[in-house]
Amino acid sequence: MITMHAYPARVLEDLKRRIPWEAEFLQAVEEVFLSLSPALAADPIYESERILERIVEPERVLGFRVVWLDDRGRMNVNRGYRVQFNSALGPYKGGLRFHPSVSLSGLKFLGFEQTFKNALTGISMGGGKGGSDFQPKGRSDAEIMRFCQSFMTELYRHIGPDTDVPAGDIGVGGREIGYLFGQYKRLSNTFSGTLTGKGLNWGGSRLRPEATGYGVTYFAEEMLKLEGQGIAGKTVTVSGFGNVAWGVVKKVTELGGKVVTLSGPDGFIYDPEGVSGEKIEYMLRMRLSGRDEVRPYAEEFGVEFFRRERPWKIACDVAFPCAIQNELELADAQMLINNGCRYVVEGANMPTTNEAVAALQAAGVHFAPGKAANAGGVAVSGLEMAQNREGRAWSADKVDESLHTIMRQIHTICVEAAARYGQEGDYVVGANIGGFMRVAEAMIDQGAV
Ligand code: NDP
Ligand code: 2IT
Repeated sequence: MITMHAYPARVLEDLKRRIPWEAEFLQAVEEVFLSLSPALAADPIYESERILERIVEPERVLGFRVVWLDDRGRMNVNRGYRVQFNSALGPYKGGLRFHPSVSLSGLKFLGFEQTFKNALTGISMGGGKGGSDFQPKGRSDAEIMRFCQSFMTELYRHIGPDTDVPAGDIGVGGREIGYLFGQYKRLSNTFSGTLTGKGLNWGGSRLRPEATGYGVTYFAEEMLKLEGQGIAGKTVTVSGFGNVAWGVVKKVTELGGKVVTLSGPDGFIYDPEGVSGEKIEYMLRMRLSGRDEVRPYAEEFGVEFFRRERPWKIACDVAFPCAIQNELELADAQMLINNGCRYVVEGANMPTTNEAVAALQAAGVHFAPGKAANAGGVAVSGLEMAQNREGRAWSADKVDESLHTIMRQIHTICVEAAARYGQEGDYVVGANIGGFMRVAEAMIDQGAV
């Protein structure tokens, strides 16, 4: 059990006093600070350089009004944001989220996590995140386009291929990236790699849609390998039914595992035969339908639907939370433990609460945090930037091989960093220390900026 060192404890207390309302951001900082404690105790340079005080302050926070006309010609107003968190390792890089729950606190937590995640990939990318409280559900294509164009009309002046490169996240997929890119191109009068997740015939990378879920599965496979096992033959529960969940289902199935749940805000489905074949394609249709529900799957394939419940009560060997933050709480962790789950691998960003992580680890469940396990998405975004600079598209095999190598390297970084500080097998400590070291060293080298 780690206890928090005096230096991070003091910086955290100060943050809590100054921004007590930023609950999600404070939750993310607390998790990182706790696991950095052994590294901070071992070397006073981080304190004398005031790295923690600096690393919790975003370099720049942009907030703006987004006005757009709906199909009935009425004015609508949303809030847009971009948090440019840290550029020590490269241009700001991270997704855009369109969801009614989007707030500055939520985007600060995501930008903070992104900074360490991007560092773990080994690609030159800083950390950022943005988005809007816009609700895309139920909106027509034309409304989505008008919203994206209005959003980009402000954002374009703050981004660029060497400055800040946004991508997708919840509620932002290929269609939205297309509209955002079109407006960026028009306003900047440049055709550049300023966004990732682009269409294949206009600068996108092969496998970017699959990358996050494939990477999560590769990471899980590395964890299992340490115990002489693999995904093959394992029963797997997944939450969410979006981009990340889809990639996990595809790869787990391909490797011979069986995914038995999917979830949405309306509840979860339990498919004991496994989500495979045409059912995986059906996930895409469900997502594109614009309905906020996973229930249609139960009707289509005649399986059970559990209204307003989470999938964590279903017995499994491996659980992949892939929907949204704080969707796996202490009581859920307890159910997973009692039902014999051995691995929890985060596809979403911070889906597991700090209390639930502690309970899982205390029970000997192998737990991988999102900033390590889901880094494959942004890693392939980094490869998309490299392809754009080269002006050439790589084959799917080349992208997949690079993704696989990067996920193996991140796994090794986590295992070695944890062991170096006497915390063998603790992926949270390994990921946080591994990512932090790269960012902190670059900040020290670059001086008082
Ligand atoms: P999508 O918009 O494709 O999917 C999000 C999914 O979660 C949807 O199925 C959504 O349903 C569902 N969902 C939303 N709220 C809840 C809830 N309360 N309970 C259950 N399900 C819910 O987003 P992504 O798949 O891209 O993102 C999922 C997670 O993965 C996020 O945490 C994101 O930050 C993270 N991530 C994404 C990456 C990417 O490359 N896209 C990379 C790394 C991490 P609905 O839309 O109906 O609300
Ligand atoms: O959370 C994430 O890592 C993403 N949404 C992907 C970010 C990116 O820039 O590809």
